[in-house]
Amino acid sequence: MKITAAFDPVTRIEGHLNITIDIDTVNGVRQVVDAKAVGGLFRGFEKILIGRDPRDAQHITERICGVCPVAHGMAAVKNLDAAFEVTIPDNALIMRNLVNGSNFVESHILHFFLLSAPDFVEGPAMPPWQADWEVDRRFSKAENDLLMSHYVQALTIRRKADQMTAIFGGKVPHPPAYIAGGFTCTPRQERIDLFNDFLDELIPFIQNVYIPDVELLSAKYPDYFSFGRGCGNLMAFGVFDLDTAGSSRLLARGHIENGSRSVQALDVNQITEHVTHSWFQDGPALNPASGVSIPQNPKDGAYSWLKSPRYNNLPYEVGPLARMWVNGDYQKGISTMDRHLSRAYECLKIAEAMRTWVNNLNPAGAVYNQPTVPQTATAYGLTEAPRGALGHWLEISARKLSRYQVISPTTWNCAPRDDAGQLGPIEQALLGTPVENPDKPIEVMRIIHSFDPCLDCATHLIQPGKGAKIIRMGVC
Ligand code: NFE
Repeated sequence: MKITAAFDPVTRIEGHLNITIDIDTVNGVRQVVDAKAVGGLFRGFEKILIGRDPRDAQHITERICGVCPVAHGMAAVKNLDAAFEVTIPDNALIMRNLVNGSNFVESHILHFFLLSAPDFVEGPAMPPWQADWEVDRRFSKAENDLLMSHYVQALTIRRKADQMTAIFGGKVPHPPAYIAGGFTCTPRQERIDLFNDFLDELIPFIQNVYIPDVELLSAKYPDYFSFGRGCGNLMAFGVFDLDTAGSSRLLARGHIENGSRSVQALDVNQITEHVTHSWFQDGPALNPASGVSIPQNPKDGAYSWLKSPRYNNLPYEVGPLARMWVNGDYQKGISTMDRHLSRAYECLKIAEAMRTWVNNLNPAGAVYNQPTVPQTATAYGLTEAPRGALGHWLEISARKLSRYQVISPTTWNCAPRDDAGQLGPIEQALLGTPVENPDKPIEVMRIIHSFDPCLDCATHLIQPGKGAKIIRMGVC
């Protein structure tokens, strides 16, 4: 018998995501036979920006999300630097990377220990933990106790990573130091020393706790190397520029199709957003440089506030696995567990790179080149957020913003069906997943969490699932 179930909302993510699945028995195996990812929130940041001074963009777009405000600040200033045709000083390049890198490290630690591990680790029998979700537990008591102690330790470590973000960024969340033409903070020696002190604690935690814990998880749950593959297409915009011309990066730009190990160059013009199944006014799939966001709800056939971004008309997964794959650092496979492993290895790669960068700062050097706001311009800024490829596109008319479009990582990963009916990456990742207990489809939750969705970033009203069994899973 076919069962329809909804995780509504999916807990332990940011924002409001509803995943509705159909479970049926095929060839004697109970499994997911259909999936819909529903972004249940309209935000309208693009509309807020119209008519504003372009230099407001980084401050406003950082407010899209409290988890990855830094990446939005970065995308906005790269966009504005391009529009204003200004080159930033080396110090600004480094401080932008240090603030962004600290946020990546914080976000990855948050994601594994606080958002994903509770899908596998047995928590204490007290709220907000949910004892009746004790399904498919494979750790010994000693391993479980150790992982729980790391959960608690991660709370402190993540705060320290946030403090690092604030050293040069000014504050967390929404660091105000990002500005077109450079950065507002100066790299005083005591800031450099303090940043190094935090790295002395963070790097050993990633090496000795985070990575071993993820490797232990992957050894205990090897079946998750074959669950949750998804569309098999991976894309990265690249991040952590190593020179002010943007010609080299710590993590490269590129894309691959269907699990290929041969990385292709990225052509930004191949990006379009489909809206057939989204609560936006119908029209042809548009590149964000000419994109529009006119909400329309209700709308026949639509089921999400997310548009459906496509590259060359194909769905693409973005995130740490895509970055590490495109950069040649991790090409073992595409699955739930590969996402966790590549995220942990990337965390160490970034933390170690930050050690070099911070020591390259010049306390006496410039941090800012003053730009002029042009009468008209079009530009884009591509970077990476912890959850994947992030792009901002703008148009300036009469020195004001006349168009602003954002495509966030979660919009790629949680996209609904497109004009051709192709499912989005998470929707595809759930198809065929065996479900042992349809009342507690933990397998589905584990796959969703491996993508680390953030709907606040992706949507731009929560509607309870209709006719579906609503499933809620604890540690909210
Ligand atoms: Ni709100 Fe974000 C990241 C961005 S996800 S967390 O990382 O952009 O869409």
